[in-house]
Amino acid sequence: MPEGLVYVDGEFVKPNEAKISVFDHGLLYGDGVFEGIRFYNGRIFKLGEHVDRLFASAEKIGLPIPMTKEEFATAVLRTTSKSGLKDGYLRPLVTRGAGDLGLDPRKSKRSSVVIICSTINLYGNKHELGLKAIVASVRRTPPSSLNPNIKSLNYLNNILAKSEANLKGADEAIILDIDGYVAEASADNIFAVKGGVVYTPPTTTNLVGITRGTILELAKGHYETRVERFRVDFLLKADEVFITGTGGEVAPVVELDDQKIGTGVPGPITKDLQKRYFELVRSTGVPIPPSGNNGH
Ligand code: PXG
Repeated sequence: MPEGLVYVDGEFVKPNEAKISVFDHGLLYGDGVFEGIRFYNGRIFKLGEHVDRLFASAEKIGLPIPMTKEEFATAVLRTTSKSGLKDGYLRPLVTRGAGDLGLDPRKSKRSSVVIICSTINLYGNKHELGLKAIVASVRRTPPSSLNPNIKSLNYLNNILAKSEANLKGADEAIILDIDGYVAEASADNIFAVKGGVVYTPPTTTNLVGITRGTILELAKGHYETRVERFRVDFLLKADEVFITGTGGEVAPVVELDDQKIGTGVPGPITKDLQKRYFELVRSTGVPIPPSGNNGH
């Protein structure tokens, strides 16, 4: 069982005791939204931005959250505090809640709020060595079918891409949009470096990643940045490629479809941004209150 603590509709429970109904429409239909947040050194990184994005996702699917943003942030802080963990991963989710069968959301009378506080390890030592990626054969669901900024509980498109990477012995999948431009990785945004310029696609077909925003900020004043569309051939000719996400942090991509990117090892600009990202996440964020002092 994973370590940590789970908040379920106002109760704090151990991970192996945390339960939701099999009639929850989050399970039955993927009707719900989530966030992935990290905390480092006793501080929750970008907590406010994640809570804002969770509420924005919920609003886009007409999902009521029975708490204010402030109450939600407090619940996240309390769960983390009570878990005793100083470094880890938070997975808040809001589901449509239990309701009769049938996908009509009105069948669920009350949303469920779950906040998992645990740990996550996505790429092991690959942050130093670099990842191998493939270009997935499945395309990203187009924005006309599903707004990519709804961080919903329905990740099958991304899971199919990730499974294809697994089958081919790669670590990650790069997903193209419906027009063949590079969109993102399975749960990360993507960057390319060429001639000292840092490129990333616009967020029309992918998630407005909080890590992506942080990297664009960190690059400012150090490197020229360009937000523009590009295709796979641009990645193959790039000097460096890396992906960014709360879970994956900043991870170099050194191989794509069995071809080396640049020199085949993590490049200097990726390493510089990675270093400054790790310094930032370890020194900023909302402090987790001491557990005796949080009203519980
Ligand atoms: N694209 C997609 C499709 C994502 O799901 C990102 C980009 C990066 O966004 P952030 O804001 O994290 O920089 C994501 C993020 C998990 C997990 O539990 C998933 C994400 C983040 C953290 C953990 O697998 N997705």
